Order: sequence, then C-alpha cells, then structure tokens
Amino acid sequence: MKKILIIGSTGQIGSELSIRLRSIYGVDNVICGYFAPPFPEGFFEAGPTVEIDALNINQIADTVKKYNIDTIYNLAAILSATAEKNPKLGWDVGVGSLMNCLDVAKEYKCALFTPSSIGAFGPSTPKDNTPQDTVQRPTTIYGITKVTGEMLSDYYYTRFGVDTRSVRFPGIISNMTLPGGGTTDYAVEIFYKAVKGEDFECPVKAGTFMDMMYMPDALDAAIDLMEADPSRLIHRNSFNVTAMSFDPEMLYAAIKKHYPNFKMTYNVDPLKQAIADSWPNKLDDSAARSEWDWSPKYDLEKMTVDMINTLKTRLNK
Ligand code: AKB
Repeated sequence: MKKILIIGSTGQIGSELSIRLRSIYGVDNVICGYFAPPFPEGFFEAGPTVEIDALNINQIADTVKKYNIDTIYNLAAILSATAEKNPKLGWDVGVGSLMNCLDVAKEYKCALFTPSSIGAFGPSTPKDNTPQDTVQRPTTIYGITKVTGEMLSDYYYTRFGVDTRSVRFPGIISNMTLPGGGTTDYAVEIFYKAVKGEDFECPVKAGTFMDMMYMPDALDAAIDLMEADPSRLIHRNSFNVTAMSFDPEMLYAAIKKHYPNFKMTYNVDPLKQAIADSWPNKLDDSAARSEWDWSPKYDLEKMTVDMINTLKTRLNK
C-alpha cells in the first residue's frame, strides 16, 4: 500500500484529492499537509495531518521519514492572477516548493506528482489543438514557474531517476473549496451566483475560450497518471489534459437551461483578460490518452447538472 503525503491539502484540489486518495489507499496512508487557514470542515478529524511549510525542506523531509512516505503530491501554488501581482512570491512558492520536494523525493526515493497548467503556454504557442510538444514561452510569472517546474522534474527523472509525473491542468471546476486568484476562477464563481439566485459579472470577454475540467476528472487524471505503467510513459512532465473548452457565453447558456432568469453581464478585468488571451483555446491531449488511457467523464452539460445539484444541497437552496 502506498504511503502518501499531500502538500497543500486544504486548497481547491487538495481538499478533494485527500478524500479520494484516502478512499483508495486508506485513511492512515494519506497524510494531509496544511499551512494556513481556512481549513475544510472536519479536516483535522478526517485523518492524519501535519503542518508543513513547503518552503521548509526539513519539515518535508521529517514528515517523509516519520511516516515512511513513498509518494508526494505537491499542490503548493500561487495561481496566475495573484502571482502576476506578486511575481517574487509566485516564483518562490512555485519553484521553491518544487525544488524542496524534488530533493526530498531524490533522497527518500519517493514518486512525485506536481501539477503544471495550461499557463505553461504563451501567445506564440498554437492556440487550437495545442500539441503536447510545442513552443512554451509563457508571458506570466505563473507560466514561467510551470515551465521551469516541468523542466526541473524531467531533469530529476533523467539525471537522478526520481519518478516525477505531471499534468497540465486546465481551469478546474469544483464545488467543495473555492479556487483563489486564478484566471479560470470565473467558471466556478458563476455557479455559486446562479444557485444563490444572484447576478454574475464575468471578468473575461465573450469569445475567450479556455480548457476546463470538472474536479472528479482532475482527480482521476492525477491518480491515474501516478498509477500508470512507467514503461508506457514517453512523456512525464507534463501531459496535456482537457475535458472541455468553452467561452463565457457557452457556460452561461448551459446554466440558463436550469435557471432561465439568471443574468450574466461583463466587467472585464484587464489582468485576467490578458492572461486568458495568452493561453491556448483548446489542448490536444492525445499523448495522455495513448500513454496512460486518459479519458474524461464530464462534458459541459454533464458537469453543469452535477455542479448545480451538488451546490443546491451544499448551499441549502
Ligand atoms: C489559473 O487560472 O491560474 C489556474 C490554472 C489554469 O492553472 N486555474
């Protein structure tokens, strides 16, 4: 049985990944690293937890030693729009935490999962059916940390044999923990507004297409890649993955089928618009499909129905 450490387990992905991993590998085999509040409800009662600052390599190493960890999911991150406002912090957290995890993984022979992002691409990348292997010249600090992370992870694999694996996540749509400071966050926030009966102001223009994915598929992507037969992997850091591509109008129309009176207007945030404009419209994820059988289950319609039903229950609406 694996012994897993999640760094950043209270965030948008970590709060759901921890539940899924514990259901597969057992509660006591998944150690949830936390740094700062807010903590998900019942977080400390749900299983083993440990306070970890991802920038403190000794804390990571001590935890790996204490619990005999063999697999690390490093989810510490500052998302794109926030990183753009504080590039030094974006770099320190994005690259500093990864370097610490890579060195600990090398010393204690752990496998390491690190999320990359559609943000690892830039304006000179082909926008449609963005290939797996293509130009990566991002114009955001977030993207620069992601490309650096992909390269460092491949370097530790080829040079030291560390089992590093990664996917380029699109915008992730979830209903348990809100994302914070990302360019794709609008695609989560719009659902909360619709279910609460409130109007929504969209920060990116109509016609802005980005890749998106529902959380259950994102969890499958991370776990299935970590379970994949290494002899099949031609790539490692990082795989294109996507489940859908839409612009705000398409998402609005999908939600309006369930809430005909729901109103969306635009109040464009120039920073988020510039970031979104520099990212692809739609990735080609055929390498992930052929190397580890990636296949998402949720499209726009199916995700919309599930988001609305789950949020109605969660928000008592
Ligand atoms: C962001 O918008 O910054 C993230 C991402 C696509 O990596 N959700």
